[in-house]
Amino acid sequence: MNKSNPKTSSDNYDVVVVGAGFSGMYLVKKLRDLGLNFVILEQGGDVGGTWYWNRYPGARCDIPTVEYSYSFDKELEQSWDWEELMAAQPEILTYANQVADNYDLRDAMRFNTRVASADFDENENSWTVVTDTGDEYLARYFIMATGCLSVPNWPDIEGREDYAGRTIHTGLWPHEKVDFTGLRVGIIGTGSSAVQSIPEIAATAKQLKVFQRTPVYTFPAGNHPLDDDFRADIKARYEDIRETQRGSLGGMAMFGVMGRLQEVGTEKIADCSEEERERRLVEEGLPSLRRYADVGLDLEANELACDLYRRHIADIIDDPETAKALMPRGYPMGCKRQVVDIGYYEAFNRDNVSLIDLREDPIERINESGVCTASGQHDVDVLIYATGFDAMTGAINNVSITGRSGTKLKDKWENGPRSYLGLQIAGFPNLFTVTGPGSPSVLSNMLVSIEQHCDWITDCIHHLNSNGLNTIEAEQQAEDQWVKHVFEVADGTMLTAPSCSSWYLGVNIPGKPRVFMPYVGGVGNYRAKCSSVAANGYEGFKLG
Ligand code: NA7
Repeated sequence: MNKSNPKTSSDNYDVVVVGAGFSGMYLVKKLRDLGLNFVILEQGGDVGGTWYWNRYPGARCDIPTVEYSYSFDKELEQSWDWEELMAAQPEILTYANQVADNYDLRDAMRFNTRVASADFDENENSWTVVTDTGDEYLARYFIMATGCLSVPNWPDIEGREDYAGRTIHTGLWPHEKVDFTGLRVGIIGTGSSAVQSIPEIAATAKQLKVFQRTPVYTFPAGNHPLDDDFRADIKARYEDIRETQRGSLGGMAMFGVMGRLQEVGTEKIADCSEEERERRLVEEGLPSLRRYADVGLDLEANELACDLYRRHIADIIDDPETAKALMPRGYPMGCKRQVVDIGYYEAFNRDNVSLIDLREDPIERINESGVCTASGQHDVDVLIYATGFDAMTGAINNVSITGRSGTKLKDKWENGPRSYLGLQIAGFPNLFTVTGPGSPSVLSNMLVSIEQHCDWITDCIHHLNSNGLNTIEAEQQAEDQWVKHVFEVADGTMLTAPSCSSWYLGVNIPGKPRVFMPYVGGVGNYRAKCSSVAANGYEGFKLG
């Protein structure tokens, strides 16, 4: 096997990659297979990306992990025994480490290395990538494999720095176990990270106060341990499963609750009687609400489903005030990324858990001892920020990227990200983004989309090298048309409803333009488009 050897700074590489998550890891394998000289720069201390950083209690995959795994390694598919349907973070990180060991991936990686800037040299057709310690890496191709949810969002709440207790962000969780025994804990946020961690923290903390701004629609994860029969069945038909994933809407072959959510039927909720809706909810559980044909398309139908959802909360939460506060209102189900949980609502029936509804009782400031809301002071020993990420563009914009004619990417993206297929950006030759904005990315099984992008990008580099070419750049017109198409397919869905504020739209970050970023047209359609673009001589790209 051809191995790359990271060299000293100012060396010339064929490719510089940023990020050693699942994308960067697979790129090592692919770039080595091409015999290229490359280096992976990673700000973390090891491989794993999301799973390296998000070590909070309860962190786990929200889709079945038999599907959220590499397909390129057939031996690993057969030898790896996933313990649960939706594996917990430690198991996924162990899996990532196993892959890194099997392929000696770390040989190609430089950890604890943060990239500060990247500049395209039009004379040399090369990128100069500079780290925050001033090391320089020159390369023909520059790949941002920086993940979609990798820049934690610290909310700008007055007095945040004054707090004297322990502060932790779920997306930057310490490596050693955090023991909450006997402690008063506060958690800000009720998105996926909070929903996963609240039941776990509640089990050991003396007291847990949940500061909720927007109640969440969450469905039971349906997680369970896997037995040998289940695993043997999957292993026997992995080929088919992968094939189905690649042609599907969300990159999944339909296991577990998320798969069932995708199974939209033909029946409309608006056409069903009250009794029929209730009956289906009892028999099929909450996923029945998303399976009606009209719930994803019609706001009135959606509201019927939301109403049933709220009644379901009233049934499971003991305290009526808490139940009322937990009921999502004013935005449609399906506008945000679907959260799945294990015992989230049940946690609010514990004596040591209380909910502070920030819509009624807003945070006034954070002070030395805790959080001060309109109704009074909440002293806590640990304050957890489960406040999400600067999604999709955060990590790319964190690097000062300069393309042709001194154009800054941040300026080009001032009114929202623009790219051709989420792979390349006009004016920025030889820069590729893995699962970039404008691709299915976060609306899909990330592993399926990551493999597809890494295959496409490395095939492209191989094509250029084989044909004596050394630049590729998205054409402005192709980019404009693709951006238009991305908006068109999202239009009319719950994802872009006027009442929706999600990180897909960037509205969780103050000042970020409200622009829908991922591609909703489906993994299968998108894959076919990328393949045909390549087959037609990289249609929409200028090769030079
Ligand atoms: P999310 O889904 O962005 O959730 C962040 C939560 O933090 C959400 O409830 C926010 O409320 C809340 N938040 C953010 N800023 C504030 C302030 N200033 N005050 C109060 N509450 C605030 O991030 P997660 O980490 O949970 O999940 C991200 C993805 O990771 C998830 O979709 C999975 O794919 C894995 P808001 O809704 O904005 O009112």
